[in-house]
Amino acid sequence: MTYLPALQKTDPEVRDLIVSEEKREADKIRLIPSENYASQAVMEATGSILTNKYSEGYPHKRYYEGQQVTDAIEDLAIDRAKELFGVEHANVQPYSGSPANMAVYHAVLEHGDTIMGLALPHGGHLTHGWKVNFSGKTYNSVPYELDPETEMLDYGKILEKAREVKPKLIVAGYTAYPRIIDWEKFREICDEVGALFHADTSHITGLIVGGVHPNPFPIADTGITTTHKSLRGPRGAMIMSKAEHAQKIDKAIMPGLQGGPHNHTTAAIAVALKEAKTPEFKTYAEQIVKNAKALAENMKSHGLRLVSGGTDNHLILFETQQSKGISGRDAAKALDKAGIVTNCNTVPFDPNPPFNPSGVRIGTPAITSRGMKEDEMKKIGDWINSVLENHEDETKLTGIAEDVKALCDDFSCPGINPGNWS
Ligand code: DSN
Repeated sequence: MTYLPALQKTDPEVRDLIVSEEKREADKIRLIPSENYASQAVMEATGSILTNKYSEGYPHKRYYEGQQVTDAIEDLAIDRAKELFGVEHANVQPYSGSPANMAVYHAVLEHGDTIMGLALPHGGHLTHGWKVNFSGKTYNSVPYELDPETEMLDYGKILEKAREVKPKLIVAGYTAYPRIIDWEKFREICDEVGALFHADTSHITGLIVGGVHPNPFPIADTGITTTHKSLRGPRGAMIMSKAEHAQKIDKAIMPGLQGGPHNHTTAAIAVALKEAKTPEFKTYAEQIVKNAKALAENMKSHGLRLVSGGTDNHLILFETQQSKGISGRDAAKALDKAGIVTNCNTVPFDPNPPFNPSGVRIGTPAITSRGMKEDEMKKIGDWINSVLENHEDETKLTGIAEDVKALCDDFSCPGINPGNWS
C-alpha cells in the first residue's frame, strides 16, 4: 500500500517532500542540540483530528461548546505536567517557547521594567532580553555575561550586577551553555535583590525529568519549557509557576496573546509527559549525558577547543576559527556535506559577528534517541575532526557522508519507518 495515501492523491509534491525529509533524518547524524525524534505515539496525537476543534479559554471555562473531549485532554496534560515538575500551576497552551516567555513577562512585568538574562552571544536566548527582540525593546534589559576565563556562569558577578540594576526579573536557562545550572544560587540572588526568578529549561527539560540535571521549577517563581527538545514531545511549550501567578499567566496567554489552543499539540504533550515518566526515559536522559561526555573527550583528544572545557549536559560548544582556521559557518556547512548536521554558533566573547561566528554547537539528544552510545561517539568525534581538517576536500566529505549513512542504517529512528518508502 502507498505510504501517506491521501496525501499522495491530493498533493504528491508535499508527500514526496515529507518522505525526503524522513530520509534525510534517517540518513544523517543529527547533532543540533534542540532537535530530536518524537515517538510514533507523539506523532499520532499530533496528526489527529484534534486539530479540528476550537477551545478558547481553559478546561471547564471555554467560550465555545463541544469541549467534552478537549477538556479531558487538557486536564490530563496539566495534571501530568504539575506532577512531573512538582509545580503548583501549569499552562500547556503556549504555541512555542518565545510566546511562552512573552506571556510570562506580560503577566508579571510592566513595560520598561528591568530584566536580566544571559547575553545572546554567551548562550542566552533572543527572548531573554536581547536588543533586537521584543524582550529587549519592551523591557529595560541588562544582560549578564559568562566569566571570560572559565566561560561559565559567575554567580558572584551576577549578584553584583543584580544589586546594581535591581531587576524585577532574572532569567536563567540557556541555549548554548554546556554546564549544570545552580538554580539555588539564582533563587538566592533573586531573593537578595527582590527579583522574580524565571527559569527557561527548554534545552534541558528531558535531563531534568530524567534526573540528570536539577529541577528549578519547585523554587522558581515562573518558568517555561518548550516540549520538543530533549523532552521529545511535539512542537509546543508549557509555562509553570507558583499559584500566586497562575491567574495572570493564564490571562496573558489567552486573551492576552493567543487564541485557541492547538488541541492536537496538547494531546501530544500529554503523551510525551507520560513517556517521560518511564524508566526507559530515565535511561535515555542518562545516556544523553554519557554520550555528550564521550564525544567531548574524543573531540578534545583531537585538539578541539570546547567552550568551558567540556560538558555536563547534552550540549557541546566548540571553537573552530582559532583552533582549526575555519569559521563556524564554514565548518557547519562542511559537516552538513559529510552528513553531520549542526549549527554555527557564537562562542563567549566572539570577535566574529553572529551570522559568521567562531564556533559550532552540537548535542546528543537525537542520536541518543536512535540508540547510539559511547562507541558511536568516538566515530562521530573522529569524523567531525576529519571534516574540519579536510573541509575543502569534497571527495573526503562525500566519503565520510557514506560512512555516516552506513552507521545510521544500523540505528532506527523513532517515528520513522524506512519500510514505508518502498
Ligand atoms: N532555536 C532554539 C535552539 O536551537 O536552541 C532556541 O529557541
